[in-house]
Amino acid sequence: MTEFEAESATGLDTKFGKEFGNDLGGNDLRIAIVASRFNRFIVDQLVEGAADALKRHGIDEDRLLLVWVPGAFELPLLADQLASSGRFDAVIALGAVIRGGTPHFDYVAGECARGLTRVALDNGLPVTFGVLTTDTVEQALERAGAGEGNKGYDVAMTAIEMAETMRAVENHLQDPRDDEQN
Ligand code: INI
Repeated sequence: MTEFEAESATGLDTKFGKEFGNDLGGNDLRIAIVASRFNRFIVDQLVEGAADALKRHGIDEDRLLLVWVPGAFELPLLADQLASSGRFDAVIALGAVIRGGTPHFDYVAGECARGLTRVALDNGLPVTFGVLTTDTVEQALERAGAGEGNKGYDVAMTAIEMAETMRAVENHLQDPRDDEQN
């Protein structure tokens, strides 16, 4: 076994010098949620799903912050404030944009997605996209149910995995010889 022999994160037979990903440790992560009040009866369920995932992974509530904004269009601005603070390992954005509810669906949903992508890249931080974009309320409710059928739950898991992966890669890039201790 070499110094850098990988533990496979994906189960592939192919050997790599080092492989990262699929790590869901994460109980010391600090995570911010930004959620939009528009269609709140749906977004509340996404927030509960996300909180459930974070709690199941042993993240204490004093490591979690929740911020509400009026609508999905406002999510990127707050996500940027939180991401640039340096106080969080990941930001989770939750919202619901429903086509039937707005003639400017494409603008709200599109700018929200574009803005959140930009926040992630500008800050080098995972920003996960838990914004439902559906044609109907029924479709949104289907994606905001209990357990893993809940988009909030799913994107919270993604936030944990991405934060862990970025941390592991960062440590490796700082000093590859330290990997054994990390
Ligand atoms: N915001 C949403 O989060 N979901 C929607 O479905 C929606 N509709 O239907 O218009 C919506 N609009 C508000 C928007 O996000 C902003 O809050 C508003 O335009 C003020 O900037």
